[in-house]
Amino acid sequence: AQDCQVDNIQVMQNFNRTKYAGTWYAVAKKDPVGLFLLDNIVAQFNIAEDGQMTATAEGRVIILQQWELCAHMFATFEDTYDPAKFKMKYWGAAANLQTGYDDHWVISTDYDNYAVHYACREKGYDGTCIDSYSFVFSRHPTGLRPEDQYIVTQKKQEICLLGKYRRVQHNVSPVFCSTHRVT
Ligand code: AZE
Repeated sequence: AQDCQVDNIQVMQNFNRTKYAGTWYAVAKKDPVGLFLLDNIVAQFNIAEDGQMTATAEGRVIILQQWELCAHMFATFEDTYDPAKFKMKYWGAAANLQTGYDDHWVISTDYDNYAVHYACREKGYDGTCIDSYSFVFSRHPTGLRPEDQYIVTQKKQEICLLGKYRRVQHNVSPVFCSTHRVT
């Protein structure tokens, strides 16, 4: 059982950002309030020589109710007291895309196959999250390996989001963003 207090959420122990670097495919997501990435979401994390983490992300979005495009996003991460908890500053390559400053918590990862990410945008008076988003990432665009599903389900439950995810589609050959990239 868990109390769903944001401050009590357990994150990845001894998080190693170097092993986390590289390409991750979103295979499931829980949406926040408002505009969000729809599908074909691929993130690429990079660690600079000084240890600074940055990322790029792509995904299909629909803006202004009708314009479908591939959002190309950039992010820089600020460290906190916990090595698995970051503050993420992000912005779009196109000026009309979103900018923001969100939490970026790594809840669990084995670095080679799966990762569970969490961000709470707004905490309520009772300490639970009232506007969160979360990604389940895989190193494989085809999805999670069956052997990773149990731990991912367990982690979804621990962050009080079990049953709130949708699968993220990756259009095969070619993926949406390789044909609809806007720079
Ligand atoms: C994330 C991985 C690390 C880099 C970034 C991520 C989040 C991106 C968004 C983008 C939203 C874009 C919208 C455009 C109209 C966590 C996937 C930047 C939240 C809504």
